[in-house]
Amino acid sequence: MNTTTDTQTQTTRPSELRFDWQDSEIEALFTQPFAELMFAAQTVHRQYFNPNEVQVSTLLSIKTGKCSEDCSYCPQSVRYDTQVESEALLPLDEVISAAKAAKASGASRFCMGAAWRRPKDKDLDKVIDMVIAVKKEGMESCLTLGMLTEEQTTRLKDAGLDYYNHNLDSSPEYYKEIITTRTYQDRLDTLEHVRKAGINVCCGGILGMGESRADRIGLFRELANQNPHPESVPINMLVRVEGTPLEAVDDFDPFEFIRSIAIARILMPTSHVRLSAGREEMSDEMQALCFLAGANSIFYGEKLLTTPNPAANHDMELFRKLGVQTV
Ligand code: SAM
Ligand code: DTB
Ligand code: SF4
Repeated sequence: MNTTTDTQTQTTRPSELRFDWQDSEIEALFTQPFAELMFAAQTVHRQYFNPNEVQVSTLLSIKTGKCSEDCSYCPQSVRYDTQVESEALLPLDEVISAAKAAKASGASRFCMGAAWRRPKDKDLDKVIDMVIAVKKEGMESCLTLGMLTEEQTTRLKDAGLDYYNHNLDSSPEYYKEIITTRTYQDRLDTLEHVRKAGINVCCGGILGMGESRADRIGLFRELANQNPHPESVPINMLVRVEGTPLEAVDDFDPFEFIRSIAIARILMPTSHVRLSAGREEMSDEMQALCFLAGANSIFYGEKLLTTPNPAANHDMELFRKLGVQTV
């Protein structure tokens, strides 16, 4: 562990940020007894964050379905026969109403997602108006639109965009089993453009897609060896949607998920770790363990992009029981 405790003075020095994590070190974290891992994660978490605060973001799908990509987990791919109703890019007024509602229910960030491989410049003009409108409502803005060019990231930065979400999804090896229409390197290139433009990076992955622990280690190595670390790290548990190639993948072990959250916290001590998709299938107790493991952000509101999320009042009740404040 890279947390150093001076037993004589009982002071703990903040863990240093590292960008050179080796698979064997991450594996050693995974195989620690649960109590040791949780203690290490909590120790790191308390060095940088108030453990009683959770950031809340609300999602809105601004363009739904008919996506050309073949991401095996995704209900919005045109290649799979799912129940998703496609919808063209939403008009600005609908986005503004949704942002106002999200703010009124307590969200501090509004994330807009589009089922695109990459945005066309004429679509980006409209999305930029949405970013400006969300900022006007006094919320942080986040977008996830697929791949971006350097020029597009500069335009988004100029519009005031706070965060861009672009996930690595899995290890470089397992990624190839999940998506064939764009490469891991394509994703790294977009992330580099986002970073260079000065937009905060939101980058994470999905667990429970049938990957091995070695693949989870590979994902965390790729995430944690980005310098700087992504400011926000969404950890999604696969939402198995009927009609997608991953509809019948086995249940994911809750303890492996909680361990993964703890490891994300230890590897990226100053990042917000978001307990993202999949909360509908998690008990309150499992979510509480995820918060204890260092998760400090959630997607909040009854829908993710196309699939259900716990009701806002249920989340607020859970936070009340845990003495957690939302920020
Ligand atoms: N189309 C853009 C892209 O893929 O870059 C942006 C939207 S896409 C839906 C955003 C992310 O949602 C994906 O990268 C993936 O990590 C996550 N996601 C999509 N479907 C999911 C599912 N069924 N379960 C968990 N996460 C999912
Ligand atoms: C992320 O990592 N998870 C969110 C957000 N970024 C865009 C999306 C989850 C999508 C779950 C499936 C759906 O609702 O369509
Ligand atoms: Fe398209 Fe994004 Fe879904 Fe992949 S994850 S199919 S790119 S909407």
